[in-house]
Amino acid sequence: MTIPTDLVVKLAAAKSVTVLTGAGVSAESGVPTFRDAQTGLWAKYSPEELATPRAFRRNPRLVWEWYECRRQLVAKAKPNPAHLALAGMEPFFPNFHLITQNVDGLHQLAGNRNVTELHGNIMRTKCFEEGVVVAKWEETGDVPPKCPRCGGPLRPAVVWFEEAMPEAEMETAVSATRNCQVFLSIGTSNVVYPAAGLPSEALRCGAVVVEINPHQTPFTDMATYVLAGAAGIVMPQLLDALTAARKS
Ligand code: BV8
Repeated sequence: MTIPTDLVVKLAAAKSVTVLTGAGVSAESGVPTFRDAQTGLWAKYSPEELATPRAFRRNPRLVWEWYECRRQLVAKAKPNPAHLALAGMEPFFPNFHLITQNVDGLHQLAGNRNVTELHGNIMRTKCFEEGVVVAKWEETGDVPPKCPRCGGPLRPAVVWFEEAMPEAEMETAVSATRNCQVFLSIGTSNVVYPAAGLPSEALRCGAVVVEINPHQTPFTDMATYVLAGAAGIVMPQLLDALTAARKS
């Protein structure tokens, strides 16, 4: 993949860079994307049918066990070259914001410090009734386990479809989107809102917007630059080009 020279010049000159990542960044760490086919017990469901309050009310055990299965995958996952390149990129800029739709915590594990989790974190658990995070609970064999405070069912501390977005995180994301010179949209299908609206908002506010994805998305035709490749390949190359440009 050849990184356009004029993109490298603009990135090297930027003071504020904002990144939006989706499941495609974690694909090379072995964490399935939402577009990947579901397997096993959940093969007949789409994530949109499982990741909702309605699905949890209807079948809490099925939804809890789907998340348990994903938690076990995430617990074994390691940051891949895309995560590591993004961690290496952060110190180059006075203002670097990494907004992620992913719930796997791999950006923080890779070393990024300014990370905003728009959709929560699968390794955190909260009470379905009270909405408060619960760090530990008695294993009574109940599936899902019960909240030690109110006895209600526990659930993953992620944002489900048709649930309101976390206000503080959304404010941070929108502000970082509106106040950057370069916006990188990496490994997202750009179909889930309001996150999917951020690349267009960055464009509207005058940023150079780069899409990094081996496939087309609804945003591809609007992007200033499209680097059509795997994040694990493209991101290390982008970091190398930035490093060389800053040295010259
Ligand atoms: C909201 C956490 C309003 C959970 C996720 C009716 C009522 C209310 C809202 C709606 C409604 N109808 C529609 C909506 C809006 C809805 C929405 O957008 N629905 C979609 C399906 C149309 N949005 C919401 O509901 C949001 N809330 O709008 O609130 C509101 C206000 C008040 C009161 C109530 C409501 C909440 C959305 C959050 C959902 N939670 N995740 C969990 O993880 O289980 S979303 C989940 O899917 C991800 O977090 C991500 O955000 C999203 C999309 O996934 P991507 O990350 O893009 O991954 P995907 O698999 O799709 O694509 C992977 C991409 O990577 C592909 O393009 C592929 O080509 C690429 N790729 C693959 N390999 C690589 C690669 N790229 C680079 N390198 C590689 N190697």
